[in-house]
Amino acid sequence: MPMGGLLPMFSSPPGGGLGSGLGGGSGGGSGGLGIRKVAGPGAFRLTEKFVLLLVFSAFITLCFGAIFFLPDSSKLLSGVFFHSNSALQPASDHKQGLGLGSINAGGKGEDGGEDERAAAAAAAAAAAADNLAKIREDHERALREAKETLQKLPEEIQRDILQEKEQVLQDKLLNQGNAGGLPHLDFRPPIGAIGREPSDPEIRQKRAKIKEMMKHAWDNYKLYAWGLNELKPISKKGHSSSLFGNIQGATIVDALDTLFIMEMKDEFKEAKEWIEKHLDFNVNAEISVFEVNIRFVGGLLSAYYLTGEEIFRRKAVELGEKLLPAFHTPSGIPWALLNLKSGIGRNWPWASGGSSILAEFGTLHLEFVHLSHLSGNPIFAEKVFGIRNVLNTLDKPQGLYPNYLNPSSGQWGQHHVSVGGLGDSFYEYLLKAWLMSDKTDLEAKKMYFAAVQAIETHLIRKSSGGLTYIAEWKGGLLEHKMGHLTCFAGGMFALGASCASPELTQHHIELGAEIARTCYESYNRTAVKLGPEAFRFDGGVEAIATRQSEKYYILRPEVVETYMYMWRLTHDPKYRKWAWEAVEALEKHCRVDGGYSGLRDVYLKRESYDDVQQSFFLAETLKYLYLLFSDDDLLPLEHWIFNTEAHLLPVLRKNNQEVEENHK
Ligand code: DMJ
Repeated sequence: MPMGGLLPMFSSPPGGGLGSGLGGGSGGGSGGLGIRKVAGPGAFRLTEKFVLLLVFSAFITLCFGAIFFLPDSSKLLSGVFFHSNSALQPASDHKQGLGLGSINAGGKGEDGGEDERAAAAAAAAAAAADNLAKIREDHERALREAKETLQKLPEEIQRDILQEKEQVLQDKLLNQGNAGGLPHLDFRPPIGAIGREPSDPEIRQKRAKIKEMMKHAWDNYKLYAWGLNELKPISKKGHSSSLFGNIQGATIVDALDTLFIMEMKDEFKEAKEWIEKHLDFNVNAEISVFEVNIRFVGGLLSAYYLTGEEIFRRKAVELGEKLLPAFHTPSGIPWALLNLKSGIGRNWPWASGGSSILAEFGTLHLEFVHLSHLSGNPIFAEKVFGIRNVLNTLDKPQGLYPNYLNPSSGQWGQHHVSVGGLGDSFYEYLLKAWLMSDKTDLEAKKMYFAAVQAIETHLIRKSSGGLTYIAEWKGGLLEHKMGHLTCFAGGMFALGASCASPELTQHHIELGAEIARTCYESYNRTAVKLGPEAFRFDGGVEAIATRQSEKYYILRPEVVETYMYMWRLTHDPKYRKWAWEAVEALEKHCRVDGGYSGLRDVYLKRESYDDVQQSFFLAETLKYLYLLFSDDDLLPLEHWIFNTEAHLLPVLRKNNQEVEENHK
C-alpha cells in the first residue's frame, strides 16, 4: 500500500481520540483530587462514589485497551498464518515502520508511543487485508488457468509443455552467452577449398577474368557502400533491403567464401575484420527468416568450414539462436518474418490466408542441421525435422506440395505449386539433405524422388518447338510460364541423377540437360543475351517474356548454376561456351564504373539499369562462373553441398575416418 494511503489514516482520530480520552481521564483525576479536598465524616458516600468512579474508569480503560490491542492480535495472527511462506509476508512491513518513524519524528510527546502502536496496528490490519486480496487473486487465477487447460485438446497441452521446455532451454543457452560456450571441435582442413590453376591457358585466362569481375564488384562495394547491405552501382551509395531488417553487411557475409576460393586474401581479411568488429544481430527489427538464414547463417557456416576460424562459428550459432523464436507457432512451421528483439513472428501479409511459404520454411534444413553439429545443441535439427514431420502428415494434391501452408492450422493454403518462386529451394533442400547426410537420410531421398515424379507428371511439358519447361500449377490448371528462378532445377535434376537408381540416372541427366537448353534459349532470345525474370510458352511464343513486369534481369545465378552442374557431371563443352556468353553479356550490359547493375528490360539494346548490385551476384553468380572455368578438384561435389545461396556445407560423414581417407 502506498505511504500516501497510510499517512492520512494515522493523522486522524484513532490516536487523537484515545489521547483525548486519557487526557479527559487526567482531567477527571484533577476533578477527583478536588473531591478528596472535601472528604470528611460525611464523605463515605463520596469514597464509595470515588471507588465506583475508579472501577468505572478502569472498565472504560479496559474497553479502550481491548480496542487498542485487537489490531495487534490480528498482526500476531497474520504472522502465524503467513509465517511458512515469506513470499506472502506483508510486503509493506518495512514501509509501515518508516511511516511510523516519520510520524514519531514529527514529535507527539508522551502520546507518541500510543500513536505508534495504533499506527502499527492499523498498518498491520491493512497489510493483512492486502494479503487476503492477493490470496484471492492467486486463487482466481489458478481457477482460470485450470479452466482454460480443461478446455484444451491433449495435443495443445502437449505443445504448450514442449514450448515451455524449449523456452527454458533457449533462456539457458542465452544466459550461458552460449556462443562463447561452444563445445571444442577438431577442425578438419577443408577438402578442395583451393584448386589447381587450370592447365588450358584459355580456360586459365577466362577464370582470371571472372576473378577480376569479383574484384570490380567488391572494390566498388568497399568504396561506396562498405558495411551496408548492398551497393547501388549507378548512384554509388549503399542499398538497404528490408529483408535484413537493420542487420548490416549482407554483401560482406555473402561474398566471404567466394573471396576465399578465389584466393583474394586481403579482401577476405578485411571482410573478417569487419565481421569481428561490426556484425551485430542485436537489432530491434523484423527480418526475413529465409533470407537471413541462406545468406548470413549460410555465409558464416561456409566461412567456418573453409577456415576453421571460431568467429564464424560463434556468429553463425548466435544468429541461429536468434532465429529460433520463428518456430513458436502452433504447428512448428516457422513464420516468414521475425522481429529479432521481441521474438515476435508473422507472415507476409500477401501470403494466402496467413500462410508460411514452402520455399522459405523448406529452406532451413541444411543450415540448421549444421548449426546443431557445430553447437552440440540438437534444437536446431529438431526444428527442421519437425517441419518435415508436418509435411509428411499432410495429403499432397496429386503428390505435389502447395506453396502455402498455414502455421496455425498446419494445413495447406491455396493449392498453387511452383518449382520457381515460392517453391524452388524446398525441392533442392530435400535432395541436398539426403546428400549432405552421407546418403543416410533416406526419408529425404524418398520425398525428393516422389516430388520429382509428381512434378514430371503434372508440371513438365514440351513446347511445340521442342523446349522442355516446368509450368506452374494453380489448383489443377497449368500456367505455361517458367521463371528464371526455376532454371536452377536443371542442375538439381542432374545432381540427383548421379545418385538415382540406375534406370533413373540417364533420364534425370537428360531432364537436366533439357532444362539447361530451355534456359539458355531464354537468354539467347533477348537483346542483351541475359534472361528475363519469367518467360512464357503460350500465345505463339517460346521462352520469351511477354509481360513488361517480367522482362527484368537482376544478376540472378540460376542459369549459370545449372550450367555448372551440367559441366561437372557431363563435361559437355557447350556449358562452358554458354557460360562464357553470359560473362560477355554481363561485361557488356551490366558492368558500370561503380560495379554491376541489374537491367529493367533485357529486350532493349540500350540498358536501363535498376541500380542494385545484389549480394547474390558475388555469392552465387560469380562463384558458379568461376567453378565452371576451374578444374573439378576445386570443391568436389562429393564433399561439398552448396546451400541455395551457393554457400558451402561439407557432407557430414557417418564415419569421420572416411573423410580423412578421402582427403589423403
Ligand atoms: C538467391 O538468394 C537464392 O538463390 C534463392 O534461393 C533464390 N533467389 C536468389 C537468387 O536469385
